[in-house]
Amino acid sequence: MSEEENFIYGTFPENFKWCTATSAFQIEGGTTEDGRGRSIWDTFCQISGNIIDNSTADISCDSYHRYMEDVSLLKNLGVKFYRFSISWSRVIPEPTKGVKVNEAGIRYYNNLINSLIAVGISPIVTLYHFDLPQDIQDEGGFLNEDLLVKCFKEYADVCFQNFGDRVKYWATFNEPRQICTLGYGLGLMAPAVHSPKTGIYQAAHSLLKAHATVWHLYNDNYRIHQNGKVFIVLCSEYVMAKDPGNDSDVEAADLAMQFKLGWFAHPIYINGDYPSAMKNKVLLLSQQEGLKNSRLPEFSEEDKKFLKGTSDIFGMNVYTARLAEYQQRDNPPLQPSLDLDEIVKLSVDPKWTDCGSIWLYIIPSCIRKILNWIKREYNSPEVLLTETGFMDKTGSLDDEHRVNSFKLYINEVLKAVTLDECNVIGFTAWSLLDNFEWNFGYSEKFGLVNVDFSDKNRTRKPKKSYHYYAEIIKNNGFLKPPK
Ligand code: GBH
Repeated sequence: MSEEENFIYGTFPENFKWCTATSAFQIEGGTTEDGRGRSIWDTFCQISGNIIDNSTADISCDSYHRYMEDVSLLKNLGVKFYRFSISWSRVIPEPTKGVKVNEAGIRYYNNLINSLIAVGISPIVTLYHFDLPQDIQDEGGFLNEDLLVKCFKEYADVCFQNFGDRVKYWATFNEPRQICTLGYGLGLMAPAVHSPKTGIYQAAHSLLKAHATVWHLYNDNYRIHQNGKVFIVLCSEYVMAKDPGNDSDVEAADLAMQFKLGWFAHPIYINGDYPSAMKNKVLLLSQQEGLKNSRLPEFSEEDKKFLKGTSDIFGMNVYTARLAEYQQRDNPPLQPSLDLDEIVKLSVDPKWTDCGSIWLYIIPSCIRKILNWIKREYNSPEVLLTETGFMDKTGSLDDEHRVNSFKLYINEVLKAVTLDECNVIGFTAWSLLDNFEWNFGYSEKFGLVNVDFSDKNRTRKPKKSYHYYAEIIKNNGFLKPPK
């Protein structure tokens, strides 16, 4: 049966949170204005060859100056929530030199937050969406645990103090897995550290501690007055067995999920420690490499207590899926690769459509499946879907493929909520705007709204998908067409 035939009508629970999202580096521009410090992405963009079209985010959507246009687009879209991120470097330009707050940065985010609230939109604020201040990186970045934890805590404290009276949803890190694998493992994204055997795990270890430190900071000092929620935004492909009838593939898929999602979710939502399947596997591989200790760092008993339970909701970005089977490792021996110590070979079904992206295949059922996996594995937490989106290369206003993809993915969320009783509290469309798409520069567009990057006014034009999403929001789901 095709996805279309499976379509169900119905509405979401009352107060379901409809949201759209952006991130600071991807939309703000104004990278040298008003005392903003440098981030690792400013540095990364400077090196020729890193960004496909050799572009930078120096102006991008120019939201640093045009945020009121964004706010009015959000208002007309009908979302009651907007997820954006704060540029750490705008708020504290050089964190290693002490907490010297840049008032212009505070003013910018106050203006944005106040403008949102004035039109009935609640901010969901991500503290870290890939843009580490360069001076922290100069001293090791995520590989310098003490420094990262200290500076991230100081930064969060400034944000809670200045904005926490109005911001009730705080995400600490966006996509830790991507930060660690691409930033400190393969070195394909900023800060481009190539350390696939150890750096990758050390970065994750520091990140988890920094996250938990900030959750405790809020819990101890702010929660009683500000009454908000602090959480982390995880991401994973939904990995399923290549052949569902083959036990070995089923096991491989589960192991991959533990490495991708469990790596961060297990410590936070289960017991303060990495999944045992992951610990066993990395230890075994380390021993085979002649090492005495596992390359996966260990948490002390105290760390585990500190980490466990440090997310008030489960933030999840869902885009796509993969098929899993075990690799034959005997001959030749496996080298660490993108999926590193998983020993799992991932592939895609030739029938899946890829909309021109090297990683994003359109597989609507993946979102319902991953929601069910989260429900089973982590005891039915409240899940906030923090990103789902679709790219094309044209930015065309007539984006029928995006309309159709959102329709099918959101319908799978509806099934997860109404048929499977998954505890989903909201959905977020990535992204409000076409923007600076990291390594892909401006060559890939994810926006509900087209931005003309050749026009100095960065004119914004809603696409068909914007109007379609507005309709879903208005109806709170899918109404049966009249007979
Ligand atoms: C999201 O990550 C990001 O949070 C968001 O900032 C971004 O705009 C959005 O994706 C769209 O890309 O180049 O083959 O190594 C989604 C998950 C995982 C997608 C890593 C890109 C890298 C693919 N990401 N992946 S590759």
